[in-house]
Amino acid sequence: MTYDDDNIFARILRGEIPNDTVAQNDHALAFRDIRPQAPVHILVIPKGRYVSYDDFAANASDAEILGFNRLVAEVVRAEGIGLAEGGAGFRAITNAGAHGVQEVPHFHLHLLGGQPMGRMVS
Ligand code: IU
Repeated sequence: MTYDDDNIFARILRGEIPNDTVAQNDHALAFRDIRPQAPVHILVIPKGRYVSYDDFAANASDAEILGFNRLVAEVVRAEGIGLAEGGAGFRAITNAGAHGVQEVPHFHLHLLGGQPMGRMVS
């Protein structure tokens, strides 16, 4: 699994392309998806070079994994969609590779909410 340093999210992380940042910490960045599929559609990405969720899960440090997950929690809370704060909930998904129909080869978690998201399987 080779990481492409020219992928669009790598360029966003280097500040070469603007983004609608929601929050960030030392290890992760959260920004609004440019083609939102729901009233809340935020992408959370690690600042490290990880192609996919399995790459991140296998190879990121404990600090990176904790930082990423804490940013997810912060964003969910700030958007008012988290169950812990009485929100109505959300969907978190990540696409990996060809069968996952992953467009950008830098691991990202989609956070979708603000409306009922529908069943994923019937
Ligand atoms: P995917 O999981 O790789 O299929 O999704 C990539 C997402 O990145 C998709 O929802 C795009 O709308 C989004 N995106 C973006 O927010 N900014 C960009 O410059 C590009 C894609 I290219």
